[in-house]
Amino acid sequence: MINYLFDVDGTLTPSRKPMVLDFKTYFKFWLRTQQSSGNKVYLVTGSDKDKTIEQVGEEIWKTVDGSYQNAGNQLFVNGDLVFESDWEMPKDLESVALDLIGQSGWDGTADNNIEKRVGMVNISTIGRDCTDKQRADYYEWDKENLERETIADVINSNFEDIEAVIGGEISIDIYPKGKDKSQILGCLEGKNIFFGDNCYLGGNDYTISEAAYEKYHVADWTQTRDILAVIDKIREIELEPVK
Ligand code: M1P
Repeated sequence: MINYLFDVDGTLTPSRKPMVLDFKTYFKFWLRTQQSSGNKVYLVTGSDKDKTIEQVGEEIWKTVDGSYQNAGNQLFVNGDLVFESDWEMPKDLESVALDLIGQSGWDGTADNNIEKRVGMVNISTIGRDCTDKQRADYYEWDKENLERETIADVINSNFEDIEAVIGGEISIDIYPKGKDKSQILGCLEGKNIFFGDNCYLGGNDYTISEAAYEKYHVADWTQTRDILAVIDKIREIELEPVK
């Protein structure tokens, strides 16, 4: 049995946007085909339930075998909450995060610099309420200036029980050590195949992609779509009777 595990932002959808309609239709078909072959399909995102539903739609969210939200710190199956972490951001961590945000040249652009999620926290110097244009500008600027890498390093060297990693395009995901996306692998039986766009060292998909049986490090959702089409083709060939 194979477990297909998908990150959402940048892997199934453009960052923070809904799935593109054609791909959504195809993915629903692909998902049901895999399930009828005895395989399982899961979402494994850093995001919360509401944003995931907004992006992939309620049908996919409920049809997958499970949706791991907030880096595996909360699980929904068929729309029902199965478990969630009760971790909360320690006060000393929050005050260091606020200092680091205040020191950034991007502070003041938009609100929502510290987003407390279930079992984790997501911080961004630019602020999560930024416009799409500001998001794109920050992402390019950060590639040159490595602000998020520097902030993650400061947090990691000051808090031994905490892990800070680069989130999607504008933020840093923070959780207790080990409570990253890789924590879900211990709950699954079978071969785990992971699709993610942040599988590089220091990215929020790194640990799970390294621990999975196989990984696809995609540049964006179009690559995911193309890989799924190849997987389909291989399956068709395997099912064809040998002449
Ligand atoms: O809002 C959901 C996403 O938030 C972060 O990404 P970004 O920096 O692009 O906003 C990350 O936590 C990502 O994992 C998550 O899906």
